[in-house]
Amino acid sequence: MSVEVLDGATIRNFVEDEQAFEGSVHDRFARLDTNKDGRLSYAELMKELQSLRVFETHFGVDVKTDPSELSLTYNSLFHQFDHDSNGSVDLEEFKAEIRKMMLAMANGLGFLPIQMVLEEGSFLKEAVERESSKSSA
Ligand SMILES: [Ca+2]
Ligand SMILES: [Ca+2]
Repeated sequence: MSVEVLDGATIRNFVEDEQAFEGSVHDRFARLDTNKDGRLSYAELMKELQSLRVFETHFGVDVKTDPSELSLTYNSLFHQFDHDSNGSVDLEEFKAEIRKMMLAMANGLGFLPIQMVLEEGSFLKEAVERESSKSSA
């Protein structure tokens, strides 16, 4: 993990770079799909939601507070991803929701850069890395 500075534009540029974003979503999906059936189950998707840090950054909820409340929140997040409610999340559903979440986060951040602790390989970290490799090139 590392502390990075990011703002709305960093995230938005990453999501709008179709090639970078799709590649990143594909990689992540393949890594999360541990049983390789081409779909993410509830348990498989949870790992991603945790690493996205949606609770701290998006919902402002402390992850460790109330386990029953947390599982309700995870449940509703899973249903949010599972557009056709067939009990699993396919690549298109995954991509659409990640895009929506990241754009919502970008709108929330606006133009004010903030410091955030990011995990290696997380989408936000990749957004920051993409931005810095672009500006140093
Ligand atoms: Ca799977
Ligand atoms: Ca589905």
